[in-house]
Amino acid sequence: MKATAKAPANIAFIKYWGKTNEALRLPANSSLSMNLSNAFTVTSVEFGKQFKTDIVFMNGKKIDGGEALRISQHLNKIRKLAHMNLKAKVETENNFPKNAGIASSASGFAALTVAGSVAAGLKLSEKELSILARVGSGSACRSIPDGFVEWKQGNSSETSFAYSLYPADYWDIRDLIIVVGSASKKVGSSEGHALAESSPFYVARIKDMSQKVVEIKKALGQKDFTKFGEILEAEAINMHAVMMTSNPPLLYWNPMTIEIINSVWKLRDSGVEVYFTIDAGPNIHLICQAKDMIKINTTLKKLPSVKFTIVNHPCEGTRLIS
Ligand code: 2P0
Repeated sequence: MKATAKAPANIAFIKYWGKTNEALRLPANSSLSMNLSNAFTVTSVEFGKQFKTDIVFMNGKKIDGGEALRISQHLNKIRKLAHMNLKAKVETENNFPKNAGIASSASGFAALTVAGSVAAGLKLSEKELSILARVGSGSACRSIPDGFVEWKQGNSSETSFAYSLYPADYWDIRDLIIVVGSASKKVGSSEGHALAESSPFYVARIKDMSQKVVEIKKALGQKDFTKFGEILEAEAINMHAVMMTSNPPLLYWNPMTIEIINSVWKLRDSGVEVYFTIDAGPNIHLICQAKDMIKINTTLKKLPSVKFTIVNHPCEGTRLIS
């Protein structure tokens, strides 16, 4: 009763920020993302009579408290589906440095869902896996299918899941993660989602989301990189405007974030097509075409505020590896 799965993190071009149902993690809007080839989690789950409680090892260290509890609660859902009560040993590792400030809940819960369900003897479809991963962490549902992915908002647990729009080799674009900081967040994503509604801009944001999804899908369908980039950059700024105007305000950017934004705009002015997006942290994702990646990476790495960069191309979703 042991299985191991590998799951990629994903970067959202249209973001998930705000829920209509906290417990089920139903989102206030549909979102759209790409799986990241070089930011992933490998997780093994073993159920057995020898385990008196669930035990969790993260990057080789036994963990307790909040994170371990959330993993255990996710295993409870899997145990319920499989009609069994065995406790488990979970070993999970991220390939990116632990303190890089790169969110690991998407890859983490996607890998846990696939490894856990297979170890428990369940045979779930991709849709069922996406739904189960979503309940663990919303963005995790997007790490299950391949390549370029849409998470349909839906109006119930059964109708809110992610599916692949295009496979990984559909479009040769890159996500260059620029790591500028690694301090752990004062306000985590789950708590942040709950604050979204307190922003006076939230209603306006949600009103436009369906149209934005239509437009970015059109740009993706036509491989119109300029349109695609313009939409995703404006969308990131829009989400952060909601964060900054929440009560209390959430400011995930730091001075280095602004410095990178200005560098992106300068590069664009000089004719290099690159756009940025930012999640719930100070690090920036630069989206560009493969042909421009080396030039952009070389330019950015020269900035003193850049600790390191991670180059990603679109990749497949979550896979069982043993
Ligand atoms: C996203 N983020 O679409 C957005 C953009 C962060 C900013 O999804 O509470 O960790 O576990 O469902 O998935 C982060 O939120 O939140 C997130 P929970 P999650 O990628």
